[in-house]
Amino acid sequence: MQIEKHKVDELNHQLSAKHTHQFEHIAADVNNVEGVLTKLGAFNVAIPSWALGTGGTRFGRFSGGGEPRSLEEKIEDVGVIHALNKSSSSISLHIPWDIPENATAMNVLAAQHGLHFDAVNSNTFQDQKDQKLSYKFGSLHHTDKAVRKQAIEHNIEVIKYGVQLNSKALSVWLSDGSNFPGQLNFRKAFQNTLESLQEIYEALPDDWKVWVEYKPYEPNFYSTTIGDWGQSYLLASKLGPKASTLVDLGHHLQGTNIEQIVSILLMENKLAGFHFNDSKYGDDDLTVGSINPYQLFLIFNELVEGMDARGMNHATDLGWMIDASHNVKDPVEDLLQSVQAIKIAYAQALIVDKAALVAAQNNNDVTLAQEILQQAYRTDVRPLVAEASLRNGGSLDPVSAYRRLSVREQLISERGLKTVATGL
Ligand SMILES: [Mn+2]
Repeated sequence: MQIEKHKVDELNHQLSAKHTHQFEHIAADVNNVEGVLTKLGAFNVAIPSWALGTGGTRFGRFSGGGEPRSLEEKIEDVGVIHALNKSSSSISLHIPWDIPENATAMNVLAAQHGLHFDAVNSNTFQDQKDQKLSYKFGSLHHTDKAVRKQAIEHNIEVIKYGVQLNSKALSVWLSDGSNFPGQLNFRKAFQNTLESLQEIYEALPDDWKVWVEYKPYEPNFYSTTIGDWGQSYLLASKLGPKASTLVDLGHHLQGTNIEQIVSILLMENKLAGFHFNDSKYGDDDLTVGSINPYQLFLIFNELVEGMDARGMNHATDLGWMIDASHNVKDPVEDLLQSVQAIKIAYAQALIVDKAALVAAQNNNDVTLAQEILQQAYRTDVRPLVAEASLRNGGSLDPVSAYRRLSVREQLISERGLKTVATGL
């Protein structure tokens, strides 16, 4: 299905008077409001193909109905999200969950929805049907060279699919690790991983990047071979300029200062981008901004500061992607909420009084520095986000528009109640 623009316009019209009042109120208070709106309007977050179905846990999965049954239907769903928020112009595929059998047709369909393909993700954390060798004890770090070779070839195959889709990056997350002390020689595991990644790196086209994701634990509970940003950074440094570190917000131990990691990686030009989600305990993959929106703001504050220091384009110079899985919400509503939360945090970071913050830092005026950050964080920037969406032809209030247009009901009537998307 495709959302007709006049229906979005009609709903916007009903909210117009209230929105104008709220927008004018904040616009009077914000420096360079047009500059802020331009940046917000240009900002897009990729939607992962695996997040369009209802997520499961190891205890069960409860389908919500109308789930996309094919890659074509997943593209349609991202098209719905983008039509409403005008900030989700790309889709990130996970191979082999979503193999583009006919890449030309997929490119055409995506373009019809105003979409393109973002990073492609490989998968060596599960065994696939008819797979020759098992990843039970890891993939790129495996003790057996034949297993490593199989995993390397899979990654190279993923690059080939990505090339057909005009994607420009391979995102690698490994579950490789160990469950018990003594199981693994850490040094050899790291060296095997490096050598495997070097072979994959050699297969990258000139204008491609490889993003190395890290995670401290799960599914392995004693060690993970790429367990933190230091290990990812070390690999990315040894690999070369096309390699960098991908930060997944949920892939940190509790209390980790993620914004500081972001700042240092940016300084070293080794930050690839983000997998956004939120968490309370571990890799919970909850809706972005649902648990700790202040942390999200602090991360965006470092991103804006660090990217500006390097003269980077906020919208295009890093990879922005959601990586979440949700087992009780409508996935489309959850993704709409996540993108809104990201744009709110970004808008708050854009309105930080940077000159005043630098002065406060230089004067060691700790109280004032905190006041400056919290002034921005406590500003209700939602009218700025809404105005940027409106100017791009999107909805003032995407979640409510999605409900009022009865999108899920239409998807259920088209696809059926008992459909199950591929993925987690
Ligand atoms: Mn991730």
